[in-house]
Amino acid sequence: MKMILCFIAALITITAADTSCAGSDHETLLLQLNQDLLRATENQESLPNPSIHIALRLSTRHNLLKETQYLNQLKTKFFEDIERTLNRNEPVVGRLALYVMALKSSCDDLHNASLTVGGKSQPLLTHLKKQLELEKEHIASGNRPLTNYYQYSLGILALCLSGVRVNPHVGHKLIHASLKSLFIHGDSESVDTVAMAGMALQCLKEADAVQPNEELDKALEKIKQKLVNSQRDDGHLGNEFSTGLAVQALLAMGNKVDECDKSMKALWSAARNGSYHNPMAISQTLPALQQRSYLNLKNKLCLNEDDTLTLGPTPVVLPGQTVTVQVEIEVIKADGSSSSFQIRVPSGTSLLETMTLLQQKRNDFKFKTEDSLWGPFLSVLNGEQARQSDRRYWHIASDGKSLSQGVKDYKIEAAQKITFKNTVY
Ligand code: B12
Repeated sequence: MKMILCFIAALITITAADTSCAGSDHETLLLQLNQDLLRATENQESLPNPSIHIALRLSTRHNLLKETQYLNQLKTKFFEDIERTLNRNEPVVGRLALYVMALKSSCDDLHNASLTVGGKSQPLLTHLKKQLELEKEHIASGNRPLTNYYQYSLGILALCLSGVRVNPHVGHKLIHASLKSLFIHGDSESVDTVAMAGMALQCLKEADAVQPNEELDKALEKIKQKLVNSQRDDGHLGNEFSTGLAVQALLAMGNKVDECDKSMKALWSAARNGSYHNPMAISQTLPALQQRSYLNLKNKLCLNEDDTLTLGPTPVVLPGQTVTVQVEIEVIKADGSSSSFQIRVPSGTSLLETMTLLQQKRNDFKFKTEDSLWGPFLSVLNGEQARQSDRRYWHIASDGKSLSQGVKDYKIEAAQKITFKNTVY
């Protein structure tokens, strides 16, 4: 009797500890993020984004009408964009993979979808396989994928989730890259890529697609360790924008990541502080907050779904402070030559707006951006292009510290020096 009572007391303590981890505002935060993502589907200015659709579909609450409308936009506008890229002979494995996963998330008929390239129509999944083969050959000849390992992993994941056999050589190349720690972003390891590779390899493991599987197990073990070791003091795995993917990967690989985990607490706290306003960031984080991962797409049935999600009123943005701050902008070109510019802007101005103002004031400062799923990617500065096809990019830092956001999302809050450096990657 005494033992039973002790057991019950222990159980009560554990339960109490568990509930104390689940913040009382979690439901409200989830609803807000879900609504923000749904609102993003109404933006007609940029290309529809399959990552947004996937997150909406993985969520517990739905607006089925809006989700169907968005899927239709993906099937026209995003689909045409992929076809155009393929017709230009440019690599597109990441976008193709996200598109396949978006269709899968709506239980759409994947096997009858096709793409027309060079006047010839072929199944969508055949194109994805071909793109992965091209990437694999590039790894074999040039030691790196045509795009990057993040996209290579996405490609494998999408094929595997669709139940298509992945060429074992394609899988092996990812296993080797994981074991050799080849996932780099700027000058540090890309936790996002480690996470995506983890989900792709876990999917292959569950499909029994790689034999013998000792190396696969070793790679998965290494990935788990890397994700766990990437934890910062504040709980984030990598940074606030990789933690969602890292948590998804850990969940997919069978780790217990509950609400009491430091990484989950960090995600909730970042959500509370408004860090996730870029729809792409929300789309990678929302599944993790709901303890779901991209691997859940594999057995998605799309039956008896909730249909209660509504938009609610658009949040009002209050006018910012009128205080102005001094910004120095330094541009370091590929040959090492540098130039400097000064501008004052109201605090809270985005870096993109700051650059636009500077461009209006000075005729020796000019820039161009390219659209991406994360928003505008800075591609040209003062006549110098840092193109991905040349494996160069404009790296952005504030007072010497690498920015964790792009030009549109980063806000100038205080006086600082922004450095744009033409960098090889
Ligand atoms: C690979 C990669 C890069 C490569 C891309 C080139 C290549 N072919 O490999 C390089 C090294 C150039 C790069 C640069 C930067 N990156 Co980066 N990148 C990634 C990564 C790992 C994968 C992107 C990808 O291939 N997506 C798949 C395809 C299908 O989507 P896509 O939109 O078509 O992909 C393109 C864009 O994503 C674009 N891109 C890459 N990074 C960034 C960052 C921003 C802000 C934008 C607008 C676009 C962009 O390049 C991709 C390839 O063409 C993501 C991780 C993630 N979670 O998404 C981080 C990620 C997107 N990058 C990030 C950041 C911060 C940057 C930089 C701003 C870093 C810096 N301080 O300079 C710069 C961009 C500066 C600029 N010029 O505008 C953050 C963005 C977070 C945020 N809230 O905005 C992420 C999420 C990493 C992280 N966890 O911090 N990146």
